[in-house]
Amino acid sequence: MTNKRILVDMDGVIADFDGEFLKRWRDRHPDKLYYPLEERTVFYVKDQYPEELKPLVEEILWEPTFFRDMMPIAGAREALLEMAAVGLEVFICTSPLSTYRNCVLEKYEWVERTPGAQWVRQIILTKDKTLIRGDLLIDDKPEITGVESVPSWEHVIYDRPYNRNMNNKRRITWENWRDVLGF
Ligand code: U2P
Ligand code: MG
Repeated sequence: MTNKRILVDMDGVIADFDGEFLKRWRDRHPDKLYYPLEERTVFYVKDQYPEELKPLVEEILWEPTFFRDMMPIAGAREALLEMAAVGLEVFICTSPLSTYRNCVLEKYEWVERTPGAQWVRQIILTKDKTLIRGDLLIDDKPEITGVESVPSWEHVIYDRPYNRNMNNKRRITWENWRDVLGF
């Protein structure tokens, strides 16, 4: 496996997007519908909520500090460092929101602070991950599509409640990644 290029997604894989959203949602709208992570059935958090609540969901995702303040997903930092230490070529491959103003800068700030400054140069920010060449893409999104219908990478799905309907892909967590990838 060494000499391979591993593309590691950010939100939902190394950065706890849903934890940050749920914390802000609960604080700000304690009286409103609340879906804990375990009850999420769809990838986009906005799609889980009824039409009249969607603007309130977006308000949180678009506001300053949302992308900056996410907690790391347990084990992610250690896994990135271990992968790099065994000689894998590791990149952080993430898509920005189209409402990008806070998201783009804050993703860079998060990487600088969390895995560390040397990881900033490993960031690949793209709306289309199929264009990026790699051996594996570790990503929580159930299906990753783009202009390349046959991407170079194998999509290894990072296990989250909202992607458990996908059973045709290898499934990984930061607890079992060594076994799944064969280390
Ligand atoms: O939509 C662009 C990117 O933002 C993150 N995202 C957005 C909405 C949502 O409900 N959940 C979510 O994760 C994803 O970023 P990534 O995983 O690529 O870092 C999504 O691709
Ligand atoms: Mg993701």
